[in-house]
Amino acid sequence: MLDGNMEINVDGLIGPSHHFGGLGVGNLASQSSRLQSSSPRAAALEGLAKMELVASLGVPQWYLPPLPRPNWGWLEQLGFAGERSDVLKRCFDFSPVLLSAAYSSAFMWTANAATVAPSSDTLDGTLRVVPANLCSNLHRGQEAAARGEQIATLLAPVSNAKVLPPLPSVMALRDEGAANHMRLCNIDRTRAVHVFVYGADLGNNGMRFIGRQSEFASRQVACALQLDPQDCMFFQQTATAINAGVFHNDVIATSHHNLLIYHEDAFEKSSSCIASLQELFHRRTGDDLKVIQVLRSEVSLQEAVSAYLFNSQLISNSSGAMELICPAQCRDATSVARLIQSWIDDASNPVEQVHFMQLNESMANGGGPACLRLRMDVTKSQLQLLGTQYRVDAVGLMRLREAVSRTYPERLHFEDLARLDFANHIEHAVKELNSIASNDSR
Ligand code: SUG
Repeated sequence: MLDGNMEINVDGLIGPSHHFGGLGVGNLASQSSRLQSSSPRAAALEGLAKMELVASLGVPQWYLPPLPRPNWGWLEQLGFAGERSDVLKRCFDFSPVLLSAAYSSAFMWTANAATVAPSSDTLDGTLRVVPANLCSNLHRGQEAAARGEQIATLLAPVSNAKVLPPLPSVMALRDEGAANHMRLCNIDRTRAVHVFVYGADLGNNGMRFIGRQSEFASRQVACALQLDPQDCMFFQQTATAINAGVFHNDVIATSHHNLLIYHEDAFEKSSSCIASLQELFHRRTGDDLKVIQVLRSEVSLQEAVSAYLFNSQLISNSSGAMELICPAQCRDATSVARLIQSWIDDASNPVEQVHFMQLNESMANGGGPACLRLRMDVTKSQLQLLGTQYRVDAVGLMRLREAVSRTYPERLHFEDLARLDFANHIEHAVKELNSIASNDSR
């Protein structure tokens, strides 16, 4: 007998070396912020404020601490060995891009960390996680193994959870995790349909940027998750969307529960895909899928990409009502703000409340509210088993805020990355933030 699922959120704590390297493939915000100075402290505090809001609305919230940076082992693999001050200098002189990648805080966007299927959905009844290999970006491939280990630590007390290896790191299997996956489900969240979204290869259909998720990867992730093939659908992103800066599906579509919101330009063969999805959803769950299609006459692709409407985080509050956590940029974009207000005013629309969050540092790198969190559906008994040391509650938040305010750089200029004292500062801050969970005796 299934005991019902509930959604938990796992956010990546933004790291002390958060900066603007211009490294995100097909990511217009990342490219236009390139080499500007950043504020790691403000970035992390913004991320914590979002976690606090989500937890206060009734969604159990966890965090993953930052990964060690600079990644000395990765630099060594690239041929930069020896005295650390010399390594930094040589790498910076040889290729600032490589040094930026070695310092990357892109692990903060945990929507890219993995794809998850709850135990209710898998053929062997285990909660399954496939960490994403992230191999289409120079700076992100290094996250895969370390994030996989952190997720495994988080889920270690849950005996029927399996964290699998990422898919092999080759371009044909490039995988960017939950940002390209939507799980639509019935009211108690135990019957679901999975939609995997992929992009085309460079050179196909006049692509300006490579689709960061391959179809091959989407299909293999579904297979590794042991989902019933009959519960899965595979949608292709349009070249128009990818060329306009839609580097992940969560930049142009979002879902929660039995609600799907997507832009008219999101998918190839959109009408037939959505019709088949509605039919499958009904057959699988007995419920009707609620679909909101946003027309380009309401919000253009360009506005969708700059305000990040679709990267808003949809959650159910403790009374079960849906709330939308939007980037503050959605309030400033007239057409987007008008559309959101029309949803709130419409009694038949399940979204009842909106919150505008300032996440400017993450947004300037192409990461909105939904990018910063990985959703997992767990049963009530699995929830009881999860450890509390990474739980975001009042005590945890106070400790994290204190450590971030004390140890994170207030400002980071790109040239700082080449200095040994700066690298030491970052390493120290990462250690401090990691020690909070390990020293937690609650
Ligand atoms: O992979 N930006 C990230 C943003 C990821 C957003 N995630 C989701 N949409 N789910 C990326 O492009 C920029 C890093 C830099 O330029 O320094 C970056 O990696």
